[in-house]
This record gives sequence, C-alpha cells and structure tokens, in this order.
Amino acid sequence: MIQSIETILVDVPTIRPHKLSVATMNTQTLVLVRVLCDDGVEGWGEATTIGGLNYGDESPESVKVNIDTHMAPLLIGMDARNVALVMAKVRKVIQGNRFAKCAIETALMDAQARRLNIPLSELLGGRLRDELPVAWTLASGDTRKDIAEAENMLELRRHRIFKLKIGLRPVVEDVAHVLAIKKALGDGVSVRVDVNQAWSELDAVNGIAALEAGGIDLIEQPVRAENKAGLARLAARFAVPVMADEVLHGPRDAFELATHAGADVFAVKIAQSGGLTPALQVAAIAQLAGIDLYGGTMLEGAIGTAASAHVFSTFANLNYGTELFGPLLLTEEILIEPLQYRDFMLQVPNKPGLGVQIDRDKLAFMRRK
Ligand code: MUC
Ligand code: MG
Repeated sequence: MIQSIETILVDVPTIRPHKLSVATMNTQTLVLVRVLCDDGVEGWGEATTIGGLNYGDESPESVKVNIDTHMAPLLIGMDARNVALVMAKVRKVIQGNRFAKCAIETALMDAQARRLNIPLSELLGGRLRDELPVAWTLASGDTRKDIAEAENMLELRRHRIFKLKIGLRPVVEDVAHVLAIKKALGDGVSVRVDVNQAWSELDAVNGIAALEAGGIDLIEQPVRAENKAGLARLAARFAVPVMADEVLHGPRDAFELATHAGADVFAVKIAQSGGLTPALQVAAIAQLAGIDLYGGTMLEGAIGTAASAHVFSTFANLNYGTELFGPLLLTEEILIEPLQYRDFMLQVPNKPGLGVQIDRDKLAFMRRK
C-alpha cells in the first residue's frame, strides 16, 4: 500500500552559468519525490525542469503543490505493487502535469523493482546495453571558453559529442560561433546544435544551410514547437538530420510527427513524455516510423538521470546517443555513490530499482526549508 508521498525541492548551483535561448541557469532546482509503502519499501522519482517556467509549463513549485494537493491524496492507500493501475488512475483523473506524473511513475517503479530485486530496466522490458554515450552541452556563451571546456572533456574521456546552445544571437554570429568550435575540435568529434525554438523558418533555412555545409551533425528544434509544418519542411529540405524536442510531448505528438514525417530524430525525455511508459511508447512509434532516437534530458539530477538511463537502455535504436550529463552540471552530489561516467559513456546502474542511493543527511541539509 502507498503510505506517503513527499515532494522535496533542492536548489543546487551549477558549475558555470548555462546559457540557453530561453534562460540562463545559475542554479538548478531539483524536484524529488519519495514514495513510502507499508511494506517498508520506498521509491524515488524526479520532476526537475529548466528555468522555472522559461522552458516548460510546470515549475518546481507547481509540481510540488500539485503532487501534494491533488495527486498524493488520490494515491495514498492504493496497492503500490500495481503500478499500472495506479498510473491509469492518475492519467485518467489528472489533466496535464507530465513532469509530476513522470516523478510519481518513476518512484512507484523504483519501489516495485526494488521489491522484485531487479534493476528498473528489467521492469521496462529489459536492457539492450549497459552503457550509454553521453553528449556534453557547451553553453557558456563564449566561444573560447566553450572550446577549452570541450578540449578538457575530450582529455578526461568524458564526452566526445558536443551540443551547442544557440539562438540568442543573430544567425550569422551563431553560425560563426558553432563553426569555430567545430574547426577547433576536428573531424573525430560530433558537433550538434540546439536552437531551442529561437529561429523563424527563414532564419532556420539560412542557418541550417551554413551549419550543414560546415559539417554539423544534428539540428535540434530550430523553430517554435507550434510550427510543426515548418519543422517538417526543414526535415525534408536538408540532409542534416532535424531533431524534435520541445514539439514532442509524449506519444500523441510522436504519432502525429511520425505520420507527417515531422522530424528525422526524436529527443525522448521521460518528463516531457509524461512518464517512463509513455517514453517507451514514443520510442516504439519512432522505431516503427523509421525515426532515429536520442536520449534527452531536462537537466535532471541523479534520480531523473538514472531513470532516463534505464529507459534508454531498452531502446532498440539509439543512434544519436544521449545527453544524460545533468548531475555533472551541478556543484553538489546527492547520491552516496555518484553515477559512473567513463570512456565517454554513462554506466546504466545495475542494482535493484533505479540502482542509486540518496545521501539522506546531505538531502536533509540541502532541501529548501
Ligand atoms: C534541451 O532543450 O534539450 C538539454 C541539454 C541542455 O543543456 O539543455 C537541455 C534542454
Ligand atoms: Mg533541446
């Protein structure tokens, strides 16, 4: 039986300012959810977003209030072992709130997998890999700093895929910034861009043409999420793959994009999808439609990152790798044993459940009072 559901906000400074077209992050607010069951098993989930309400339509505070006020009372007393039934109820009764639903589903599945003594990936159909390639996002706002940061990551053997955040400056300046980094890093390194919706379709035509000519590997969400037809036109026009991110809010969007050849690649995010099972459905739709997959992040801490890793480990096709670097952007670790990054890969935890353990003392100290 579900005995209690607790939501915890934790404000953690980032290692440097992280500049996106929609926000500059100096701290990240982790939204953690702890589900306690009457058999003594507990599970953890995460509903972290980016920049308050700058990126998504749920803020850390709204997630907390909506779980505490509307979801927890609905779920307390239900059978914690029947995660599907609990989630069916949540999805029927609660509108929207994809991030909050994802955190609840993650916590319940973590608890159930711990109960069964299996890694979460095995509850999700089974992993196909034990490690995932991890991109790093260069977003200091300064070309020279970005190059130095990338060179350091290569030397540490932590990342060899780099995603550049652009869209704040005029297109020609952004293109010059990206191509300077590409030139400095050379051919062995994958350089990609994420425009976070900042371009008009005409900006995108000009920008993508120049980036494609310069050897950039992937163009993420160049135009507004609402402009689905425009995204499809760009995907059809260019050979360089165009990836859907903000436009993709779960299986229904995935189905529509797949039906209209709306993108070449899907950035799957567990929270944007509304949970772990909807994320699996997004991946299944992509696979059936011949769309490639990329494991995305909302810059979650270790809990959301581990949950995402378990989900992505089950994808048949993960041709573009992942960007599960969230914990590495933060100055503080909340796990007793951090997630393992080595040789350009994140190791998918293999202990029961999420396979990670919260440092309770640290959390008690760091949580928003
Ligand atoms: C996004 O739009 O993909 C992922 C990496 C990063 O730096 O920001 C996010 C969000
Ligand atoms: Mg993106």
